[in-house]
Amino acid sequence: MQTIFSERHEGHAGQLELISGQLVPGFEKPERARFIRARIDAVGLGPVSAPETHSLDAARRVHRDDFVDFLPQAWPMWEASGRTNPTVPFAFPIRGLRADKRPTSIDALLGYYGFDAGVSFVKGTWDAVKSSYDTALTAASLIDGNTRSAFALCRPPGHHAGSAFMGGYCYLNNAAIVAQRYRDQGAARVAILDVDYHHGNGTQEIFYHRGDVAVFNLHADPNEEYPYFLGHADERGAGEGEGFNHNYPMPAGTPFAIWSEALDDACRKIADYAPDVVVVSLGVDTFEKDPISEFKLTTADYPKIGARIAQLGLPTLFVMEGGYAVEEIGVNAVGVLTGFEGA
Ligand code: Q9C
Ligand code: ZN
Repeated sequence: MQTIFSERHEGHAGQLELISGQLVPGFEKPERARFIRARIDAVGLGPVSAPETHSLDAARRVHRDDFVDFLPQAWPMWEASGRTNPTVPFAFPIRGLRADKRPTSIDALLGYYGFDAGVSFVKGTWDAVKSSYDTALTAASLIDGNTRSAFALCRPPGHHAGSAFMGGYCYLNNAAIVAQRYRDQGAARVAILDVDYHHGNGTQEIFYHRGDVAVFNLHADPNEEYPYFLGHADERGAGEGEGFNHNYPMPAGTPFAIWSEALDDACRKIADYAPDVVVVSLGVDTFEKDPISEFKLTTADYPKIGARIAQLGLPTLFVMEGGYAVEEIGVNAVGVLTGFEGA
């Protein structure tokens, strides 16, 4: 399997996040991508190449223009206001406040576009976000009649980012962007299978009213886990999209024996949907030793995930999302890919 990867993710480093009442170094750190990159070579997964540069047109197909325009401006505005430390959003236009008025100050804009404090900017953030976007689009273009799979080693991840918001370490929604790209290039139907521990709220929001991109999410129950405010089983899509959004919330402590039943059910529904292509939002924060997560998957389980997805027999693009046990992230993420190839 071919991988697309950009070293430019490295510039997104030293960002901060708010956990348990404290500002701490971000769990979403450069080592994550380094370990995955190293594991690809260690197992000989296949060639790794740098992405081509893309215009932001594909981002504008799923994200609002003013949001796409804001992302490259965040750091320059912050610096122009006399600060060079990492940004952290802190005020949000929730119920009773005006989300229809776009504020002017950078401090306000960070919370206007961010739904949580997990989207810190440093100097290299936008360049890394753009490289992650380029990586997803370049990998997407590898899949054609002959090449049936590819891996977009994206960093930062994307599935929490919605049409006009960022959050949860995510700025642009890479999986949603490539799904839309496949539609624009002639695919009749696209399925997104999100196996990250956290609900892909951004992906769900983007496609909630559409039947041409079906979204399947396996994740921790939002009653007890981030992102808390979306991801319940009764969210089934609306309008044209009714019946095309599928959530599988699961409790803390869920082992592979239970988790894999949800995967099986999702895969059967994907087969019925008969998409032209499957986009996998590949998070491995379901791992038993993940520092911020509560599922109990083991390293031996990840190849089985890949093998089950391969059983669909469909063109498949893997897009990297979460996973924070950095020492094991390479073995686990690449395990899914080798499991897919071996099936
Ligand atoms: N107590 C992704 O996996 N906050 N994002 C965690 C832990 C945010 C995860 C708090 C987690 C975001 C792409
Ligand atoms: Zn996650």
